[in-house]
Amino acid sequence: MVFKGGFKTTTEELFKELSDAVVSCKKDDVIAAVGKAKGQAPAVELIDNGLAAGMNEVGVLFERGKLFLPHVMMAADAMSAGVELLQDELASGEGAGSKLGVIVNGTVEGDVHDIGKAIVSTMLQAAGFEVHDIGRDVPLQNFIDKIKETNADMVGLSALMTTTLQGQKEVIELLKENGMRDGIKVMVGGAPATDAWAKKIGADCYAENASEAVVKAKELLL
Ligand code: B12
Repeated sequence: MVFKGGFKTTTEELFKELSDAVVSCKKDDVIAAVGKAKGQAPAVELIDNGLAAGMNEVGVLFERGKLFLPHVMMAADAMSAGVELLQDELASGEGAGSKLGVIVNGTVEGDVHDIGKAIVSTMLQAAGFEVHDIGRDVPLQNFIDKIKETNADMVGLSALMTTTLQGQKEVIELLKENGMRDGIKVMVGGAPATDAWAKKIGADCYAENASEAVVKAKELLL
């Protein structure tokens, strides 16, 4: 419960304000809402239940033709600015500075969505993993090259579109072709990915969000 000028703001209301600010597509509104909410609930909750919830609503409105691509781009930009403000808290997790394992993380070729993937990278890093975030729209061979270069223990593959999901499967095939599959764990994520999909393509796990990604990475690597 937050007291401001005599009015009580519940955490639920803060989440709603964050979500509404993203839906407004206005960066200033998001920055103001994050400024108000910061410190009132863990950063990860402000992102998951507030900013990301708003982004999902933007997706629904886009799908229904109520918002257009420029709006989605503005909302994404506003959301990134909000996440940026929470970055210091995310990055100062209890594991910061330790080295639980090496993880290469990226969004597969053909897919420019990287907001969620970036949050996953930050959370894994905060939990104590050495994370090499290789960006978005990453040529599949680059995952293999980076895994070799960093001697990674795990690779995270993000895909936000049904059309790019296939890239996750192809990276696993490339790992097999290169004789590397036994030495690395594969974690898949992104809105269209599921547990069943992970099993089908022979990934080691699927995680629905950044907090779950940390739990699963620890289960598989420690
Ligand atoms: C923002 C957005 C954009 C932004 C992206 C900006 C950026 N820098 O990322 C912009 C405007 C650029 C964009 C472009 C496009 N988009 Co878009 N976009 C979205 C939107 C609205 C939100 C995505 C988002 O950021 N969510 C918030 C974050 C926090 O959530 P998240 O990404 O899901 O991540 C969480 C989990 O999934 C998970 N996770 C994510 N990655 C990983 C990785 C690992 C390893 C793990 C374990 C977990 C994990 O953890 C994250 C944190 O909790 C979605 C709708 C939606 N509901 O997903 C559509 C959506 C994904 N886009 C869509 C489309 C169609 C497009 C375009 C083709 C539009 C166009 N006509 O040009 C282009 C794609 C261009 C390309 N080649 O990639 C469709 C995809 C449909 C499909 N086929 O599946 C969607 C679903 C919208 C819709 N309903 O139609 N988009």
